[in-house]
Amino acid sequence: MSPASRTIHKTCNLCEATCGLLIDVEENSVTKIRADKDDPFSRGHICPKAIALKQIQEDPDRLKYPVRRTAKGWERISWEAAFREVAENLVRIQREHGADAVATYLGNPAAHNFGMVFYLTPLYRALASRNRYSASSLDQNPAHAASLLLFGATMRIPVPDINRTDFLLMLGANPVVSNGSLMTAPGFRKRLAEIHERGGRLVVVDPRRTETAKLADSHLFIRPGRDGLLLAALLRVVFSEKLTRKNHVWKLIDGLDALERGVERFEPEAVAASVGIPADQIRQLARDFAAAPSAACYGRVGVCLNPFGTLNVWLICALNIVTGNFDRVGGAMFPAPAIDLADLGEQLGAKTENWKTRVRGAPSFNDEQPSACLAEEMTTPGEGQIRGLLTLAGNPALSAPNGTEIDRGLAGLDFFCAVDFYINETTRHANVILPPTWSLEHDNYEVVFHQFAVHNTAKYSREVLTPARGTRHDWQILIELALRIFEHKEQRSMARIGLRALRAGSAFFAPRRLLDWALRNGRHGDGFRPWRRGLRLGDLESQRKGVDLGPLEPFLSNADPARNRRIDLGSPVIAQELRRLAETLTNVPTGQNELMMIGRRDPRTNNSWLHNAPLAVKGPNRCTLIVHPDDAKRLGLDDAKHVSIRSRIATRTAQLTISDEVMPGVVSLPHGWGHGAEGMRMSIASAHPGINFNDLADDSVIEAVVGNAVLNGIPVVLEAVGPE
Ligand SMILES: Nc1nc2c(c(=O)[nH]1)N[C@H]1C(S)=C(S)[C@@H](COP(=O)(O)OP(=O)(O)OC[C@H]3O[C@@H](n4cnc5c(=O)[nH]c(N)nc54)[C@H](O)[C@@H]3O)O[C@H]1N2
Ligand SMILES: Nc1nc2c(c(=O)[nH]1)N[C@H]1C(S)=C(S)[C@@H](COP(=O)(O)OP(=O)(O)OC[C@H]3O[C@@H](n4cnc5c(=O)[nH]c(N)nc54)[C@H](O)[C@@H]3O)O[C@H]1N2
Ligand code: SF4
Ligand SMILES: [Mo]
Repeated sequence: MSPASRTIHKTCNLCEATCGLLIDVEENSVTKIRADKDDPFSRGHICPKAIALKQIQEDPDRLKYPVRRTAKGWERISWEAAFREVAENLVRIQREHGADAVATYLGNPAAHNFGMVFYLTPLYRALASRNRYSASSLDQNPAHAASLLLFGATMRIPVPDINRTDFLLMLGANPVVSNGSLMTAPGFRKRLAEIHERGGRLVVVDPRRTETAKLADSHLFIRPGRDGLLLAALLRVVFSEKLTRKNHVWKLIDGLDALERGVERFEPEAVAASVGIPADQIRQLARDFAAAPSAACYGRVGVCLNPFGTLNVWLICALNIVTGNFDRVGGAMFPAPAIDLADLGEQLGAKTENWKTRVRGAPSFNDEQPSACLAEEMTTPGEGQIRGLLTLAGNPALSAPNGTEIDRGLAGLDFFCAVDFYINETTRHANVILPPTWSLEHDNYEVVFHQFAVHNTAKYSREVLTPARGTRHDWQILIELALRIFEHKEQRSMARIGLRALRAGSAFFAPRRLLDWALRNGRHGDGFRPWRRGLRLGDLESQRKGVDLGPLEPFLSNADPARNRRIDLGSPVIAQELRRLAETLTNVPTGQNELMMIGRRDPRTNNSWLHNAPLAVKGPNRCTLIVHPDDAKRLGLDDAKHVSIRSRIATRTAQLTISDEVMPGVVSLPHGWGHGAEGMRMSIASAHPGINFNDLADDSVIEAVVGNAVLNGIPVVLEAVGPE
């Protein structure tokens, strides 16, 4: 290696698996990316997407400097002009139409960026708008809601202890492809092989025989949206056959009787037709789960983007609890991260306020409105209409339901600023785009995903490449925006003073310092006591492969009163949802012109934004509709290459794949496609457009408790399309 060559330890921030990588650098460019076998968490796992870190870095379409949209196209402007224009316009709109007239939308990549996580609050404070949206209401909000109802904190989410379990029951998740979600677990395949070596089992419940289902010991097809019925029936069997098992958690439980009564009517025989699984198989599954030496039930996107999302996640937790599999080794457990966001929220006195959305009266949750309401809040005139927008690492035009209406809303805004480095389906409508540096150009600590990890570790990785002159990190953009908005509003506050100091070069509030503070203040930290040994940022910097903090441990047995909160299984919210669930018992398939469309992920994609990386589009078209052979035959699609898909709100045409990997009556289409809109600047993605799943997804249907979007189980009608 030449003197300019070096190898740097990095955590991949593309998905929740947070793999440890070794990146070789020559001068200021990446020559090689490989797995770090010594990373105590990912143990040498890597996936094909890791190479995208380099491809995005070198992507000529990636913006490095601010741009403004003009009649003649995009024009480069200075940071100073950009910040001025954004602050002036957003504050002007708020002065004219009230604070809520400017909305924010926060996308998924923000969660992988600790600088963004830390500096959102001052920006939100500066804007003081209740119109906050994020990808969370297109994703995991039901899990936060279930945790709030059961454990008193949105971030206190149990994860399956897959490293030690004897029985994993998985609903609506495909970790072989997704690499795990709300279960940070790189290398699921290997972990599954270890379950098998221990003599354990995996049962997958999914309307598609997924890559994960193919490796499972058994796979049960389920009709989309029916997991609540299945889970209630499993609980019913556990109660009626007296399969409950007590552990130390038992003394904290209230409302067990109410739960037992609540699930009474969901006998396996009563749910079987609606769920699509024979009653004897449901009964057997309950018995096997309860009899296993240890077991964990886990569900993800398939059970969350669903009309009963919160109920589903809650019932999953309840099943773990009543079978004695909660807070125990091999069951569902709380991780003990170095920075515990649930503890931190409590220490900082985080309070949320709940209200209803303006147009539809949908519930807000966690200080955010459901993203399924974003379109109508932009397009419905009246007081409080969204006229200004700030997107932060988000692409709602492809990610949120009713893409056509979102697009119309974006196009009609008075002013729109995007913090993003691509001109994509969403940001093409922006007036100003503020592009941040790319992942390889800044440091990383996965503050969110350590929270959900199946083994406790901590890892800080520094930047791999030196950012180009005059570029800015996300966190720097966020604080400058917050500061400018405070200044324009002539508002004085502690936050403004802190931001000023930070801008003036004070390292005191820099993300690294905040990270160090949070680490030292955390469970594994030194608590700022010089005589105590404990984790500090310095330790993480010197142990570049990461620090092993040990396996998951029971949490509730602790004497600490915060860990002895009561767990209420008789929640009135859940009782109401169970009554609503009972109404679906009679929803049994009849004639079958209508099919239910579900989503799918591909190993080389990442939601909507990786398709400009060559690796993501290599090979055959992935954006195809999978239809079961029986349905294809019945609908005369046997020889069709393309098929038109009609939902209640739109019709689109997709390439057809016929396969029995989906259950009859179900079709599958991936989300995140639908590129090539006029004015976007993503040449590779635009050459491989596909169609937008969410143009077909009905934004009028939402989950009842937190208003989560329903992006699975979309009723559709198919028709063959001639060869043009
Ligand atoms: N039909 C259907 N729809 C779905 C889903 C589904 O399963 N089916 N899944 C849902 C889920 S789980 C999610 S999480 C959402 C995702 O929804 P979004 O977060 O809205 O969408 P992404 O595709 O992740 O787009 C991320 C955006 O951030 C930009 N970006 C990437 N990295 C950075 C960065 O470091 N800084 C900044 N500032 N910008 C960055 C990208 O260019 C892109 O514009 O989609 C949801 N939508
Ligand atoms: N390669 C890749 N990896 C990713 C992403 C990506 O886009 N590509 N996105 C990342 C993000 S943001 C997230 S949130 C995670 C998601 O991680 P996962 O949830 O593990 O991934 P999905 O593929 O969405 O899995 C959802 C499964 O639910 C099934 N399903 C649909 N409807 C139902 C239903 O009603 N009931 C049941 N039981 N199952 C149903 C689908 O067939 C699918 O197999 O993945 C992350 N990782
Ligand atoms: S599994 Fe996720 S974190 Fe690991 S290399 Fe692939 S994209 Fe990166
Ligand atoms: Mo997600």
